Amino acid sequence: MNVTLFEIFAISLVLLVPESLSDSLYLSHRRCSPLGTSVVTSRPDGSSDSCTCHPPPPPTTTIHPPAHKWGRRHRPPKATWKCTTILAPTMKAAPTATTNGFENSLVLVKEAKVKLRRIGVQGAPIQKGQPKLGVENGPMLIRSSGIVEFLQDVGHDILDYGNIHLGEVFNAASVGGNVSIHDPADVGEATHHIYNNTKQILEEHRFPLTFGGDHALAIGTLSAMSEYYPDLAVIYIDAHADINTVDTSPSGNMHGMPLSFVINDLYGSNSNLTDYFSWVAARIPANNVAQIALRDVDPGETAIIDKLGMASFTMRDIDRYGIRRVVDLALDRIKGKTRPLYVSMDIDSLDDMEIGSTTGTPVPGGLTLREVLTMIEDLYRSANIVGFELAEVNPALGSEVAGRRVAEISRHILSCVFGSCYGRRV
Ligand SMILES: [Mn+2]
Repeated sequence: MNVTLFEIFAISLVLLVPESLSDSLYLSHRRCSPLGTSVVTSRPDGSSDSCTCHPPPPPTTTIHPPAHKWGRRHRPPKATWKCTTILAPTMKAAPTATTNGFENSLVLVKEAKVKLRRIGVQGAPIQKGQPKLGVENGPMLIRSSGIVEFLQDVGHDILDYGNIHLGEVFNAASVGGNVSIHDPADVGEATHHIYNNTKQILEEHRFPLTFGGDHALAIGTLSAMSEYYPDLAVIYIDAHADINTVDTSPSGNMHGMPLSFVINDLYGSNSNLTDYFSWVAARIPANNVAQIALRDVDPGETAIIDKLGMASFTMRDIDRYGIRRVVDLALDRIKGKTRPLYVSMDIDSLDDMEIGSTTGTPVPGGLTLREVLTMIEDLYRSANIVGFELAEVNPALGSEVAGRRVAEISRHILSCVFGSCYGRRV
């Protein structure tokens, strides 16, 4: 057989071209000698790997790729000393933040500088969104934890705007729907004031930090936040879905309705309350809102959530995936890692064992304090939080001891919001 020099050259080239590395797993078996030598192989993407010669694994543990994956140069290993490396060529080593092998270790945290911010604190002592008295003193209890002074000591530029004056409307009105909605005029006026105050804080280039008050306050804060940040994403941490409309609300309490006012997919569903909420513009797409810690959802709310395909994570999801994975999934669903993120947190998202019934609608089986702190720290590290609120703290419910504990819990949570989970870092 006549073979030209050119053909020999061409055949050699084919033999030298490495196998396709597009498969997720790529097994390279190379004969090597002498024993113990390191073999370095360059890969097409510029990276390289090395391995040390070793005896062939026992037959029972040998990994054999499918026959079609064997190239010309690669034959099933013979019973001889080989250099065997399992490569994952499509996965480059990610630059992981590790110190002494521990991701996010305290050593690393010590090195990390806290991002100092301009913060505007406001108390939203609204109570008419639900029937229990005392929640209007929530801002006072949260402030008593010393959180404002702490954040100041850390170095944040923090200004306390005090408690918002919520107006003086007392003519409780009933409107249509399956039940009467309680006090819509009061809630409408109060949330309008909360909206205006939040807007002012934003216009003064500060991070709105709101202490509630019942959760109806979110009608005001979310309206202002979504007006200032048109692509706002929202993480809503709550035992309840708070997305009832006039037609679905079983209780008529407006603290269970704020999301139905501000989600634009639900625009018009509370149209018979327009007299009191004409100032609200529903700007937030349902796709931009994720709910976490759900465990007490009304049937009408389930229907809304299903219809809108919302990113709603129940306690069952947290059991299954763990809180860190849930936070990651939630942020991915709402593109919360690339958008300004608002976090609305109801203290009843925590397990009732943690907060000792210091809230109007406690539900057992909720988040532990540890899960909450992990969640907030992950949100701080993965997203750009532009505003935060803590609602439904009611010092009149629960014991005095529980009240002190919930104040301390609030201080821990709010420290984490600003990157100080481990105490002061400046
Ligand atoms: Mn709530």
